[in-house]
Amino acid sequence: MFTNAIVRTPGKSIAVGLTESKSLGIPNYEQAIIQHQSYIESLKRCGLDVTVLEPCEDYPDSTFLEDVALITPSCAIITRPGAYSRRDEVKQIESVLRNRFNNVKAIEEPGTVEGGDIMMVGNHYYIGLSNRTNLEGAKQIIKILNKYGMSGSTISLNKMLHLKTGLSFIENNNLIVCGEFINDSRFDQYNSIEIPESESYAANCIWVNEFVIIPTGYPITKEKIRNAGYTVLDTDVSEFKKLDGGLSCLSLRY
Ligand code: CIR
Repeated sequence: MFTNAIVRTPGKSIAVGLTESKSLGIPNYEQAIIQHQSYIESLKRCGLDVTVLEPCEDYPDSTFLEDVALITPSCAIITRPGAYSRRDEVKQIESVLRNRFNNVKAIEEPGTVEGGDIMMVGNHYYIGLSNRTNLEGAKQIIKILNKYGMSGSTISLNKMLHLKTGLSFIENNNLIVCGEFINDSRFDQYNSIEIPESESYAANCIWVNEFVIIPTGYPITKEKIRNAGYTVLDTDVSEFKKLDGGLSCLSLRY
């Protein structure tokens, strides 16, 4: 059960954020603001109290707040993004976390971690080893988790930007899987809900208190999740897709 979320309003500099999806075009700032507002409304509909942080123009990708921290029931961890242009985004979240949580830890050099690579399954955290998250960073996360009675394990990725680009745990032992994670024996213990490549963007979705929020425009995914017994909300995040940003990365939920 989550009660809170933190989001950061996109800045005008979102137009120059990192992307491997240039063919989708440049994000439109005004549209991004509208979509961000409706994303907030969706979180509120799921019962969350949402804290909205000011835009940070110096960091075009800073609206993808999930990447700069991991919040667990026992501690918060400030990450160290692997993307160099994002590394100092963490300075903008530190005081926010210290004001809210007693146990705030941080990943240190040479470790790198982005929150999009961390998937929570109860007390266990899967950590993707990607171009953004390295083994040293994952080891630091696991050490901190162990200290607070939780566990972690690593999952190497081949193609995806982040672990949660192709995997989302939606509770009740249900795991959304796509692309390289389909038929992956490392996840045999879960009920897999397979998302076709044509809807791969929707594999990044979020469970929030019995609701599952998915991006607008992915009917196969919507149907599959609905058939698994969830109430599905959809919200249009197409401007954020232009920067490879999924639904999860727009918030920290706890
Ligand atoms: C980046 O490349 O870092 C951003 N443009 C997108 C980050 C997306 N984060 C996420 O899915 N957790």
